[in-house]
Amino acid sequence: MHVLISGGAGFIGANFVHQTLTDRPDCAVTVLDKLTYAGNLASLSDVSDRIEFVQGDVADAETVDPLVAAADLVVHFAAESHNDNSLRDPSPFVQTNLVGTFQLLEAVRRHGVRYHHISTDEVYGDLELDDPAKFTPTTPYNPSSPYSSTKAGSDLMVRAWVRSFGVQATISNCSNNYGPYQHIEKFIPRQITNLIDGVRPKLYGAGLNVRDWIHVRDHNQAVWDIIDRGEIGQTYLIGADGEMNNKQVVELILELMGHAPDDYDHVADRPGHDLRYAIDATKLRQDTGWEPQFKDFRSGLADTIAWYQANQTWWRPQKAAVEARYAAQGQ
Ligand code: NAD
Ligand code: TDX
Repeated sequence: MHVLISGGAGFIGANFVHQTLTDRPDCAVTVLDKLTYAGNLASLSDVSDRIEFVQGDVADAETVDPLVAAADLVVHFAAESHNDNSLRDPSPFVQTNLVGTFQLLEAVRRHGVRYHHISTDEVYGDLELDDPAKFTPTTPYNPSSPYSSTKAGSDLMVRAWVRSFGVQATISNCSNNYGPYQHIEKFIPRQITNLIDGVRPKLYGAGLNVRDWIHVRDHNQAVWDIIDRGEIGQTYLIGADGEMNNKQVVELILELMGHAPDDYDHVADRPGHDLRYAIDATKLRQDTGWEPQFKDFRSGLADTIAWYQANQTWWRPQKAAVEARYAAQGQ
């Protein structure tokens, strides 16, 4: 099988490339990635002789068409992915997340290629902290940020292309991922790399916002299970019952890295900050038999900390610029 992986030099995509080459050695892998600030070829350096890498834009029809024509399956990870950036400048989010998805959908329609669309639980908006409810595949879309609204729009296009044109597609909406190769602008790697640099972690607002953490390898295994056993046209929610508030996560990072539990700063809150995400993954489990393997967040986090300690050359070139951007907005 020839798989075209968009965004394969990013966090989840690079982990997906590694997992695919390990678990499915018969797969031929092509990565299409624009190498924005978030893409890093070093994440693929150990497998560079086993993949075809194409630097290009998913929103460019002429780049996309021949790559899709040569593939049996497209897995679309490429996106502008950071909420805080979308609040500073939404335009690349519209271009990549909406126009990019449109161009891929048109290409898979032309060439009859199977398509899997990677999306987020943020399309459902947020839940109250004391609400026992979780997101399900029938929860109405209600995105809060420019990022999540463009992801929501891209999901709706996929549904429409399935219904109107018979495109062979599935969609997954996953909760917050953690693990190796995550960009240091994101919450967990930002705090780990701050502590390595002797800087106190930065908690937005009171730190009571809840995220439903899942290890990136469990996310990617679910994606393959949906490709193998999911039903065309269906949406699957991916989550591993990992709800924690941000303050609890920071306290655990501090403990694992040998600091006092209150050794962090409160900084300006994110405008429109979603309160809580929580996933009900019953449909995924029942339809595909998927089960998370990384059930112990503490040990998954300890491994992630060890990875950032051991791979400073991977993240250090970005650190000063990332922190300067945050400092400019009081975060
Ligand atoms: P990331 O920002 O780490 O990586 C995105 C990758 O896409 C980068 O390599 C970047 O260079 C590439 N890219 C950006 N614009 C492009 C374009 N126009 N053409 C080609 N390549 C382009 O993101 P991530 O965290 O790995 O997220 C991957 C996908 O998973 C996204 O669709 C995101 O919405 C979704 N998702 C992420 C999470 C999470 O917790 N990180 C959770 C649920 C869903
Ligand atoms: O320094 C910080 N301090 C802090 O308190 C940062 C960077 C974040 N936060 C908070 C904001 C969120 O409540 O931590 C939480 C997680 O923040 P992010 O890592 O920015 O993730 P989030 O906004 O929840 O979105 C993530 O999960 C869903 C991914 O970035 C998205 O791509 C994915 O769709």
